[in-house]
Amino acid sequence: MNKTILITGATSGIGKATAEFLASQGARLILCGRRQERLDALKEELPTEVHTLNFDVRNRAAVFEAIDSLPDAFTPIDVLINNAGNAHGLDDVVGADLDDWDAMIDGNVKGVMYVTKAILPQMTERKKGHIINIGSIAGFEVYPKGNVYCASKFAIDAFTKGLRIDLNPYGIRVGAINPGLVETEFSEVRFKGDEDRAASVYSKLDALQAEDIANTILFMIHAPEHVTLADITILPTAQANATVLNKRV
Ligand code: NDP
Ligand code: 8X3
Repeated sequence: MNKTILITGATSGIGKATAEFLASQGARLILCGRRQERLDALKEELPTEVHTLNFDVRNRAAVFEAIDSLPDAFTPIDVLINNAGNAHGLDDVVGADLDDWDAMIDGNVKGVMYVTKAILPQMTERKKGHIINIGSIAGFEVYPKGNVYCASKFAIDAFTKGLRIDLNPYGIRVGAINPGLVETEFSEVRFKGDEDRAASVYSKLDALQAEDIANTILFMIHAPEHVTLADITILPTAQANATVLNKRV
């Protein structure tokens, strides 16, 4: 695949699986995250050209510095995959920690906006490009104690739709993929390293795997230029919506 693709949150889960699939198809990859050792390992093992960028998406100046630092061989970017993000805590609004709320709004919302704004000139100047945002079923339905995580993903749904409108004159494709339960490091982060609690989220059902989402992202990228996969919701078969799960007894 003769495309240069930037993936945020490539050190784990959905982002890492997507990097592996795209590398096997020969895409040039810009892999981003905060854990440099994981980025180094990916660069070493993936069978394609890889450039790594270490920055926190919450840090506006760092985002712009990182994108400005890209070598010529990795510009212009053809596809931006805004994947970095996490839930922090699962608490009602009374008991929730404001630091968790800051982390989710700053990372899941403002981070996506900063990275998009930093890369956008590479697409608007050429009137060509593709932006794929990772939303969530939590961006359509609020579940108990989901409050601010859900708000952050509702914001991604609105931002995706706004991008699609504003970038329409430029011929830039904009889409979102909105998964239900995907078994990644997501719940370990949400529950601050409590592995048993994290595992219980995915127990007694066949959760989505990161590779299921990566496959769907590839499908979106491979669609012909005149086709935009605008919004794809993808759930485990055992999940009917944000709250209804068919767990094995
Ligand atoms: P993981 O925890 O496995 O991966 C999260 C990735 O995001 C990591 O690579 C992490 O990298 C990166 N990241 C998180 N915060 C920051 C930050 N502030 N700056 C830079 N990078 C950051 O989770 P998933 O793969 O599951 O999550 C990927 C996306 O999918 C998220 O947006 C999540 O909300 C969404 N999603 C997940 C679902 C699930 O059930 N797992 C369902 C629906 C949506 P590092 O720590 O190295 O910076
Ligand atoms: C992640 C899915 O349901 O855990 O966005 O919020 S959920």
